[in-house]
Amino acid sequence: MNLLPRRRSVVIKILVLVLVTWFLFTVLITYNDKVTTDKDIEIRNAPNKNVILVNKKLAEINRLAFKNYKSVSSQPPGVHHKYDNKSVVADVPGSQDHEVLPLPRDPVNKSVVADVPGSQGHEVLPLLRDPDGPGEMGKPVKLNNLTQSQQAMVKQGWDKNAFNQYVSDLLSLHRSLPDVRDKECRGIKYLDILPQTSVIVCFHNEAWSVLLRTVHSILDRSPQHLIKEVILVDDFSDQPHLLRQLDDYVTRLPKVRVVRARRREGLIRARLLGASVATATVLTYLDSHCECTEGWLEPLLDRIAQNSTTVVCPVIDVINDDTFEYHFRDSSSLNVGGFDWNLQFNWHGIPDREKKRRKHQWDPVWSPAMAGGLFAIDRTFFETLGTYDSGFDIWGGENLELSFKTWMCHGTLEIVPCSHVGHIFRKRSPYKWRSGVNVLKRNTIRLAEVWLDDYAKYYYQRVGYDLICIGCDHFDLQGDFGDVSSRKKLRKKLKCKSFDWYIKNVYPELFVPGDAVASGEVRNLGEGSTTCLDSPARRDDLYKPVGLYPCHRQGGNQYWMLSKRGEIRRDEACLDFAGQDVILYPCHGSMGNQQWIYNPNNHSIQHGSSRKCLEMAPDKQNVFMKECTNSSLQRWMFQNYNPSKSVNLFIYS
Ligand SMILES: *[C@@H]1O[C@H](CO)[C@@H](O)[C@H](O)[C@H]1NC(C)=O
Ligand SMILES: *[C@@H]1O[C@H](CO)[C@@H](O)[C@H](O)[C@H]1NC(C)=O
Ligand SMILES: *[C@@H]1O[C@H](CO)[C@@H](O)[C@H](O)[C@H]1NC(C)=O
Ligand SMILES: *[C@@H]1O[C@H](CO)[C@@H](O)[C@H](O)[C@H]1NC(C)=O
Ligand SMILES: *[C@@H]1O[C@H](CO)[C@@H](O)[C@H](O)[C@H]1NC(C)=O
Ligand SMILES: *[C@@H]1O[C@H](CO)[C@@H](O)[C@H](O)[C@H]1NC(C)=O
Ligand SMILES: [Mn+2]
Repeated sequence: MNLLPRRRSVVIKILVLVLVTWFLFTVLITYNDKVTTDKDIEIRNAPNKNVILVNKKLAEINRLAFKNYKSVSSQPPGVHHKYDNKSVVADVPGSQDHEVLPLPRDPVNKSVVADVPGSQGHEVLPLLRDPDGPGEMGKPVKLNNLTQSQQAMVKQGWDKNAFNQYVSDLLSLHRSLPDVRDKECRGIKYLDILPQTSVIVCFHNEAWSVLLRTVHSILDRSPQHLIKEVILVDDFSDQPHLLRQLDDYVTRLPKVRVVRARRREGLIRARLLGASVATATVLTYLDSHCECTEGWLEPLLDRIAQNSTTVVCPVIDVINDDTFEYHFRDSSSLNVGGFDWNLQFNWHGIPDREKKRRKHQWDPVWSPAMAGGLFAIDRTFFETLGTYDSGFDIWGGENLELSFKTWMCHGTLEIVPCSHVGHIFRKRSPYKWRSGVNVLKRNTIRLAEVWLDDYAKYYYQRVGYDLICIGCDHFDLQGDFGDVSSRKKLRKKLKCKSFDWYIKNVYPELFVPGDAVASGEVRNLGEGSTTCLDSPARRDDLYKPVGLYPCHRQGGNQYWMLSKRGEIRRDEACLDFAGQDVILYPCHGSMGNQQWIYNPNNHSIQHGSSRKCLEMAPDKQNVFMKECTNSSLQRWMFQNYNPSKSVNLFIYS
């Protein structure tokens, strides 16, 4: 009994080996002539032929950014020769010395497919895609009963990448995914003639299977005529599989080429490098750990074809970092991008005004900001906007810069619900950077100085002037963040709108501290009028009941702001009542449980949706919600209350 499965699998392996050899033989014979007479073979031996198509204008724009660096390719240069026949591509991860094998036409028996990563040396069978294989249709892969050495490999994969590389290596590079779009998307007719795109994927020490699955998902799920090229920008990786092995592999793929930075540049300059060699009219940026889904590209290109000042982002779905399960939801729960006064990007629900503007939930959504890694833009518009601020270093802030520019300089930023791309969200960055530079802060100061006008003060207040430059006003900071005069000039030349316009028209949901109706302590007028609302409100402090403490008049945990929309908030934390305790909850901007109506005449704080009143317990230990009464325990005093700012309250309620 015990021997049977083993023997059977041996038989099957032999059978497959024979088949494969036969295939190989046929293929070699069939392609021999073609391959050896292919002109590209000669080109392949010429130096750097894969980076000759540098766009002059962009190259000029980016000249400063690349002053010290030239795009180089490791040898041999990865010029592809055109098989243009997918069936000639084998997807064997780490198959440096494997022959090119055709994929079989017939479904393969599962038991042949099991190929354990790391088992190099014995199994030379190709990893063929099995429709029921691990991770197919985006299903999760759970590892069971691993041997000690396998467990060690799992750990190693996590350490290197901050995701489960071992699982990724088990999946086909061509794994199938469900059609995650709203069903209405499948019926939409896009423009007949769409512009071509260069897809630019920047990477640094990316795992082989994850990078190649990104590439294959682009090639497999895009109409061929819309992909001009796929440009892989290597930001100075040192892992061996990304050097010659990648060049060799890419040689077999149509339209794919590798461009290499000569030194570590960071994401921003790597993206600019990609742009400088791209030749299509539209640039599409993707991270190196993505999977494109069916129909992802057409709706993006369609928007740009209709108006080249539209910058578009796909919906970013989550590929689980452990199981590689593909998670998705329909467009009803879509989020748009925003930011807080730390100038940190965040997501929030689609505002009601935007829901009203659109006809359907699958229509493109205006988004105040983009997450940064995944978007498509008309290259001419990108050039007009001055691409990225080349004074930005490494990463961070560039997504907001492009977002502000797009909106303020007469464009539109959209998320397109019919376009879905999966992305592995890592919980930490696996990469090392030189230490001692606060890159993010430097970038965001440049961002604030160039684009935020008067609103920059909220950023500086938030991060603390002292942290930027001890003892100096922020206008004396030239040395710290470099020269921004050329960026300001560009803004002027383009006649871009003001940040005030942007806030009022594009992102009215953003809470502007200067608009607070009241700010300071919130004092209860019962039991001697000595008790104030008091809670820390950092991210870790959320979801807990709001507390009370003797008033101390020193701000801190007793500093609150009453917003126009009736939020009682500090930073991104809002007082929220959902029927139980009054807790601090991330502000969502849609009132409801977070709307509080302050009556300055009798000093009550009434809750918008429940109509109950905020009351202090007589022992001054906590607050709760009660039917509104005449009790002094329901009377509160907001410090610095300015009724002229609350005029809008009734419009909202
Ligand atoms: C690809 O190659 C296979 C043989 O390996 C051949 O049967 C098929 O017709 C080719 N497809 C194209 C589009 O050339
Ligand atoms: C695949 O192989 C397994 C065992 O090796 C066998 O039970 C099964 O019937 C085979 N399936 C097909 C479709 O041949
Ligand atoms: C793991 O191994 C144990 C015992 O060896 C067995 O009972 C169990 O079914 C296995 N689990 C899986 C998921 O294969
Ligand atoms: C493109 O969009 C911009 C911004 O919304 C708008 O001002 C412009 O008129 C549009 N152009 C065309 C040709 O529709
Ligand atoms: C509320 O209290 C005031 C005095 O504090 C009293 O004049 C008034 O009648 C009370 N109203 C109700 C409805 O109890
Ligand atoms: C204050 O006035 C509002 C409406 O005018 C009323 O609903 C509430 O009960 C009053 N609260 C107190 C404490 O008097
Ligand atoms: Mn990413």
